[in-house]
Amino acid sequence: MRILVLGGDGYLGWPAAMYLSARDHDVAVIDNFLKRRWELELNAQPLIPTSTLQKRVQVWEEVTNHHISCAIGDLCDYEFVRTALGRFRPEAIVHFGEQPSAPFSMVDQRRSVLTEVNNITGTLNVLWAMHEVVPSAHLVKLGSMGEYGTPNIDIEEGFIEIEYHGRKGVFPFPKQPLSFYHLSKVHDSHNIMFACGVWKLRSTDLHQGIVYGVATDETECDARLATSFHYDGIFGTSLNRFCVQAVAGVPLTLYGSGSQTRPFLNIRDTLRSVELAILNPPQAGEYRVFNQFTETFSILELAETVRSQAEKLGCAATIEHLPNPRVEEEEHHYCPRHQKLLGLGLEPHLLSDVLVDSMLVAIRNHAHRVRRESILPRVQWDSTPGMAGPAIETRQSELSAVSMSRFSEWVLQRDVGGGAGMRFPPTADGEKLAADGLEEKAAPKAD
Ligand code: USQ
Repeated sequence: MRILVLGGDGYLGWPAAMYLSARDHDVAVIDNFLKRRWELELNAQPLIPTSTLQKRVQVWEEVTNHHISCAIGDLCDYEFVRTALGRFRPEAIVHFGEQPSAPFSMVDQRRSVLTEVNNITGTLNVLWAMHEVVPSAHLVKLGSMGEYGTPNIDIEEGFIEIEYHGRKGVFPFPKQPLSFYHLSKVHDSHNIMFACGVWKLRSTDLHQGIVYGVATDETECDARLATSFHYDGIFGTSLNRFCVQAVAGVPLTLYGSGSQTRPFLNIRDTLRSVELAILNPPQAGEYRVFNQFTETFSILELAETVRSQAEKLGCAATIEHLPNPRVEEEEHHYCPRHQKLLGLGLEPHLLSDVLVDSMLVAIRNHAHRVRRESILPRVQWDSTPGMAGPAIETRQSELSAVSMSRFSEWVLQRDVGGGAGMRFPPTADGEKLAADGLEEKAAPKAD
């Protein structure tokens, strides 16, 4: 199948591209390296050195003989998106191409607007381009379990039947998200559902829980294929952070009491879930939601698990209850359903001690790269304007000379000393980008 992965440079996008390519799909990836720019701005570098997307695509081909096409461009640039979809003619589009962090969206006014404009515009452009050029393609969109928040009733998979004044109807499950980032996913969900209704597009909205894990079968093929793994207070998520903290010998940063309960899944289960959604597409016009997680834990339980495993490996980890920087309930009901992916055959990798153990061991190999100063939370949900600013370290001066349109080239120069021999198209011309990076495919027969 021809599968286009949006956000193919990221923590999940890159492993997903390799996973699908390894299973003989014809895979293309798109990214614009915006997240790499934000990492520099906020001084939040990934734990494991991650070479450029072009370099990793090259290594993947060297190691496996599988080809992944690659184009650099912005999903907010409609001409680029339409041209790329028209050239590659994907049968499935896996959409990871969004700003992925709740804390980032709460830093300040600029970043919350940036998050919502970037995420909502990009997705809307993808929907319009599908409508125009590949209406029978299947959009597999990465949404979030955080769209639901923590309601005092059980959470259904996307929809709930409500009886009111003697009449019944099925409605999207109420959304009470906890950050501007999660709100951007809610707005996406509404746009996608509407587009499926009016244009007869088909989409699976994967309401994903918190993903943990450093490695997949494909990243383990070669050290140069590693994925971008964060542990800092902005892009790192709880379990990944706790594992790094334990290895680095700093207290585990538990926010508040830690009684808040969240849904989790292993990175390998993310990849399999995406594959299952692709292999079992919805009908034209259908918008469906899968709750994509395998287990729920209180954050305190997680911290305790990491601490005890770390102790077995000789790391003396401690847990510190920090004042909660977020505005969230800590004592709450939490019972979300997640039957649909299990029904399609997902076999979860549960968070047994062995998994935590293997994460800790993998992280230990990179312990010398942990920057302790980026571990504490730096974003306060209810800070007054101007308060968040000074706490956020930036490298604006280094970046100010680099315009966004040339940023991709700048990353390439900086990281691998130039683009010799790599397909690295110029940035401004959408037509040329797609032509250089994405091979033209024959249009599939209309449905
Ligand atoms: N937390 C801590 N200590 C930390 C980091 C987080 O106690 O060092 C707590 C937070 O207060 C929160 C919980 O852990 O209650 C989860 O936080 P997180 O940073 O692991 O995850 P979050 O920012 O809520 O969002 C993440 C992903 C997002 C995904 C979402 C699923 O960033 O992409 O959509 O998980 S869900 O949890 O359902 O919102």
